[in-house]
Amino acid sequence: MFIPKEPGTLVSAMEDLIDEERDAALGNGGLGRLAACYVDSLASCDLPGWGYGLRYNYGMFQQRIVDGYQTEVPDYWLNSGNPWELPRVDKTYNVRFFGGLHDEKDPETGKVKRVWDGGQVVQAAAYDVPIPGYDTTTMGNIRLWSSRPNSSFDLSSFNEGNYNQAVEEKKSAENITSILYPNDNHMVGKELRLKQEYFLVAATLQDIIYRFKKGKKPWCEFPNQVAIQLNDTHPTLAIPELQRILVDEECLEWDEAWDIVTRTFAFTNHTVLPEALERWPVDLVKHLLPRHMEIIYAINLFFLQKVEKQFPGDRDLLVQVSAIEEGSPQCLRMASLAVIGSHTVNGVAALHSHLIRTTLFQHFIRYYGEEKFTNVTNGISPRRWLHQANPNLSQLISSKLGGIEWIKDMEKLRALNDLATDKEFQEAWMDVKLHNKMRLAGYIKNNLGIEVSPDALFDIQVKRIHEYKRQFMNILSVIHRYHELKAMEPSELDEATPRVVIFGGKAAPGYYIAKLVIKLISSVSAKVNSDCSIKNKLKVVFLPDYNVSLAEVIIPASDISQHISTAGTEASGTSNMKFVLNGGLILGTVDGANIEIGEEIGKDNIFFFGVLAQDVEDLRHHNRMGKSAMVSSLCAVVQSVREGEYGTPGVFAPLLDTLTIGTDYYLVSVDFDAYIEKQREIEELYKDKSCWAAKSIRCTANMAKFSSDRSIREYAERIWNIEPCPLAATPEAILND
Ligand code: NTF
Repeated sequence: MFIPKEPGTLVSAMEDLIDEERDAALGNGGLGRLAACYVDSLASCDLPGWGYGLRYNYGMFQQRIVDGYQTEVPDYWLNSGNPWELPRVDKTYNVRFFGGLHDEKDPETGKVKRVWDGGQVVQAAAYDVPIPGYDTTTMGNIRLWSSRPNSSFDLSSFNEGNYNQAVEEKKSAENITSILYPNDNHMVGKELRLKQEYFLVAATLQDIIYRFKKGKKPWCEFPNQVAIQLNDTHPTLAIPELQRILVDEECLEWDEAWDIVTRTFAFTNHTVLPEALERWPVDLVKHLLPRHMEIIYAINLFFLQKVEKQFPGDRDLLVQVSAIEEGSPQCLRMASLAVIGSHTVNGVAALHSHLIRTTLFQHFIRYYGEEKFTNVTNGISPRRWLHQANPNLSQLISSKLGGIEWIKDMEKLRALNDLATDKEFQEAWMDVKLHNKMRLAGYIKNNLGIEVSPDALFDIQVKRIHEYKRQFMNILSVIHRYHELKAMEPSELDEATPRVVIFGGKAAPGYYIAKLVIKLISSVSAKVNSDCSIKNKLKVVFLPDYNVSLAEVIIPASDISQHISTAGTEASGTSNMKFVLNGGLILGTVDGANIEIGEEIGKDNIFFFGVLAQDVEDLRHHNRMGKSAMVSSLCAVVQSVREGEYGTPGVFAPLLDTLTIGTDYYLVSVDFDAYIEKQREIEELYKDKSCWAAKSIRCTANMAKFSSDRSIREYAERIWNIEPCPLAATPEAILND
């Protein structure tokens, strides 16, 4: 399977082979990576659960930086094969799109039923990626579907005249799982994307039902045997699909079927950003999935009738909770359908769950009450994000705790608190950090030719580039710091804490403003890094092609990481947890899981700044009214960019214009002074090595809550009603399923 880079070269070490392994980059950012940690935890906690997804031929694009700009290169990750997958020739299902509807009378019962036929039928073929649990025989599984022409498709049977059409049909089938849409927290309303969503759902439900039927139990037992968690709204079509199968194919009565559906599904919401909420034009859904649209209309009608009964005459409430948004075009609100078809809805951090209760789903609460809405704070796998990514720290911890039990029970890490002020331990701890920083410095030198000192404060922001995550605010603060350093007397400059500011992350290819942010970072990097007058007190690095493999090198090397989204916009964040688990301190806003991290590790060990979520709407309103002026610290920075300090004036105008009064939707100006003040505080504190080391140790010591084992057990106990069963989920079980 392994193909050497140069013909004739041999693999000299296992490490070389490991370096050749490609990331299965089948998701965009935190959403997919969270699911990966959850499958790891399911297996490690002996819980009988699987992940389902699509086997894209082209995953997330590779990012190259050319002349400071992002360019995208297709990621054909399967080029050299994928040794971790098992093609399951025996597991294929047909999936229909388009087609027509008619009524048919059952000759025996006389019952009329709806028949969906014709259209395009493609085949879903399963590929299994077994996920071994840690220290258990339990094996998890990720079943990925690949699309291909269905079995009745036979090229040779086509005569010359139909050849072109035959090839087109083959291409159309293969297209479905060809490419991942590279948008994070942003919906694209393309037919192919909707096809992908239904393809996943249709194949997965057939697979689940096949397994259920082997047990020969009645349908009413289905919700006791099966729990399906919708990972955001992308698989929401599973709700009408299960209803369709039960009513049209299994001939259950509507109400009985709906009871089964709503006891089977639960829904996790992962964002409140309006542009990320899926809204599909009804006409598009109707064209692609005519029967599903009928069923959705019926689900919605019956639901609205119940609401009307409880709140007679409350038209506004009906408008708010309807799964159909009237307008042109009429749209299907996927989040509403997901709420209506699920027994439980959860957010992914305490603040986020509070926000969905009080904003996004506030109207549903009036009807359902509070109980249906809950919180499960996200988590990360200690196996990957400490033990694998940071082997030296893992070893140091195990040597002090007298074993590696912490890897399955992060509560055990709390014992490190007693060592936080132990000088010897502090030194060993900071030695590991230094080693990790040297590794990253080496990577930067080798790949970018930029020299950075591992003694400098490593200040890192790596995540998808998005306005709400405010990498723009970060780079503006870097310019501010650069100006300060340039204005310093030599003696003052000597005292300044040297800092390396590291950025990484991909912008969606069509996200113009995000791409300009990358260009600005690159331009600032070029200017600052070559300015000898500031005596290496500031370096700026943009690391291209941020992905999971690179994250494993970057995260263990941070002194500070930044999670600075406008309050209320980041549902949770999970890289914040990864950095802190590796003894990195956080500079962050009072947002997402930052808040709970602060509660766990203590307010003294985290640097919070900025406005609170509850004040954001008022501040935005204030902005729109043109009532607030840009703070002077920011004005000076913006002016320098406008005047061409970082390249041709005009290049950054559209980016800078997002800050002008009346806009600044993400409140950069409002938070800017508090932000630079916190950075100053951090630079001062970093001079006290012992105090810093104690904080770093306390970070790792108090992260138990953020183990994905804890999250997944909450889902198991509170939502799925399942228990560990070590013997049920063995490798044989996967092959037999
Ligand atoms: C993301 N949501 C959120 O933006 C992150 O804050 C969160 O950590 C992850 O989910 C995992 O919960 C999405 O990607 C999506 F799809 F909802 F927009």
